[in-house]
Amino acid sequence: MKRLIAPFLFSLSALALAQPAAPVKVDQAWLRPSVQGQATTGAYMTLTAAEPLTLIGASSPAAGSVELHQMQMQGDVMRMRPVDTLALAPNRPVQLAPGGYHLMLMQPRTPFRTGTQVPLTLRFRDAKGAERTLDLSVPVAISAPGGAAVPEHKH
Ligand SMILES: [Cu+2]
Repeated sequence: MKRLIAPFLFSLSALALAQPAAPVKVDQAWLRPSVQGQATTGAYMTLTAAEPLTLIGASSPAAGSVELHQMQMQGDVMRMRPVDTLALAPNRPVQLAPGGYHLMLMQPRTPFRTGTQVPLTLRFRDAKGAERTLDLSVPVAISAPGGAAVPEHKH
């Protein structure tokens, strides 16, 4: 019996230790393709949280780092700045889109080709201060799913 019980107990404790996935619905995710040597490219999506959450970061094995950015008009000029966090109120969709908030993949390890998928992990903090993550596979495309192509923004 011991041989059967031990693996069972192990799997139970592994389950108990596993982080619950962040309760966020992700719609219309896409990542702009990049060419060889391109330093950055943007990822866009709509996030709808089921409970109060704050997006605190992101990472991808396919990029050197991932930053949260915001594009804003300053006078006549569109400027981009890194932002540390993005608060998500329950059931209020927040759009990451060209011209607004976006995730910037820095130093792609290889060019992102249209039609492929890139793994992206989002990190959130919940109302209790606990960290929750969400693993995504984001399609590389020249436009939002079902949308028109959007001109690339320059940094
Ligand atoms: Cu950016």
